[in-house]
Amino acid sequence: MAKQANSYRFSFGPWNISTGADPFGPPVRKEVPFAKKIREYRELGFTHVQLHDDDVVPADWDSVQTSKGVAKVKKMLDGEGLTGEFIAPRLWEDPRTIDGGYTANKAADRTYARERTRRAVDIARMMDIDLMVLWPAREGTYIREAKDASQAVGRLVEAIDDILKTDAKIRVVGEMKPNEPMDQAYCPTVGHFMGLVYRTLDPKRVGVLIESAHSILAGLDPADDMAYALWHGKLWGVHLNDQNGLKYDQDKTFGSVDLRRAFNQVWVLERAKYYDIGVVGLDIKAMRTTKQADATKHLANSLAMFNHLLELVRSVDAGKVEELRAARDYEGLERYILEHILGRKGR
Ligand code: XUL
Ligand code: MN
Repeated sequence: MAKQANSYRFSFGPWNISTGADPFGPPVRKEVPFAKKIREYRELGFTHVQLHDDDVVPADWDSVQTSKGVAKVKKMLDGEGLTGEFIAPRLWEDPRTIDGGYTANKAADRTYARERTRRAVDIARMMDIDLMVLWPAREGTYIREAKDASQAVGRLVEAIDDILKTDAKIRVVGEMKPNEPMDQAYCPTVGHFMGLVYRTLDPKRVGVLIESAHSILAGLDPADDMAYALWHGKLWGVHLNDQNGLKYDQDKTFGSVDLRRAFNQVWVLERAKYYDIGVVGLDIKAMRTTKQADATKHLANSLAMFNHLLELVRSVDAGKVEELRAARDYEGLERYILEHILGRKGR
């Protein structure tokens, strides 16, 4: 279906409709079956689905089972008029990824990670998806002495090259997060990853996905991180959400902590005409207190906040902003933006 000019497309992952389990307590909501989740997308205003490899088919299925299973999921998405946005290999749950995937010390574990990734590329191909997300969850350590950090960086590049060689069309985006589950990730930020992009076999096919909370956890501003990647022509995905300070990765509703920070992310995306580049992905966790009947409210809320903020961004008086910039009246600009966000136009 053709996209209307200037209109954004939205996605989330099936894991965003969750049971509410956390490291300290068990599920508090029933697991919603995948087919039911898929039926919710359109109703909520989403057209794209983010997928891990094992959201599509279990990781231990053989190639015959895998092809059949993938075809079934593809049919399910087609039936709902949905498109897969990306496939991400889930390299953090299998016992063989306990010490990391591509950077594990044990050769057999690294082989497992590379083979599983190639299988994820096959799944993407079968689903007509040309984007692979790498969130290198365990590519780091708990202690500095455990691995050779320089060697680990090289291994990350080799793993990306392996993907590029597996499929001539696949594009790879790194989704960087500075910590959690590891003490420190070897490639903690968008900037770090960008340094690797240009060392891969085919830099034209390697970019980034920026998650708001991940930038905030690195002490960076997500809008500036996005602008940095946009300048490189490499922002091919976003995970909008919010984060209240430096703690565990919270995946809060977009704009719920800092509306102005969210406004600036929408502003940067809009200025770059991101609607022609990629899909606006959300990666939002429902609060554990959320009742079963409200299990998708956080997604509806985040989408609503994006659309409200888009309206605000589009109604900014660009002439006024330019005038205030030229006069170096940033106090005046601050007042204008705050009043604008508060909806106090012309008062
Ligand atoms: C982890 C995270 C992941 C990725 C996909 O913090 O954001 O869900 O988005 O693997
Ligand atoms: Mn994410």
